[in-house]
Amino acid sequence: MGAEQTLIVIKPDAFNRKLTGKILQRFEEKGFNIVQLKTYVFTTEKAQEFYSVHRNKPFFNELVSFICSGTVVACILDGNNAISTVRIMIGLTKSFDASPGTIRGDFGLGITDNIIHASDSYESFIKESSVIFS
Ligand code: 3AN
Repeated sequence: MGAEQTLIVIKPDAFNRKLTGKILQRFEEKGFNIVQLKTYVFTTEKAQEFYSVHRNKPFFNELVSFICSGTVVACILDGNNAISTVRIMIGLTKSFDASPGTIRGDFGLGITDNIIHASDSYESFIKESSVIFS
């Protein structure tokens, strides 16, 4: 596996709890490089675009409303096997099921408010990062 990039979004729950520094530190200590970083506030339109793969899910409106509810921190990380390694580091979607040692497992208990988003494929990375960084 060579170097690749992925996108993480630190969600409003984690930003409000001032967990941004701790979360970014984990990725830096693992060896990833931060190549882009910014605070960002989603509009409803941008959030609907960002989460468009979930538009038919029953939780879509809740998801859009939550991600628009406050400031997020978006970051593009670069390093070996970034997409799948970062997914392992964030843990399972339901924070209460996520293993200790993962970001969701250590910092959260929620599902919608599950601390952090990370792209799950190269296609998702391209699409999601273009919504925020274009
Ligand atoms: P992940 O973020 O682990 O990739 P996805 O892609 O299945 O999870 O879901 C995207 C987001 O939708 C999750 N981060 C979570 O905030 C929300 N979500 C997923 N499943 C549910 C659910 N059953 N109820 C409410 N929100 C959900």
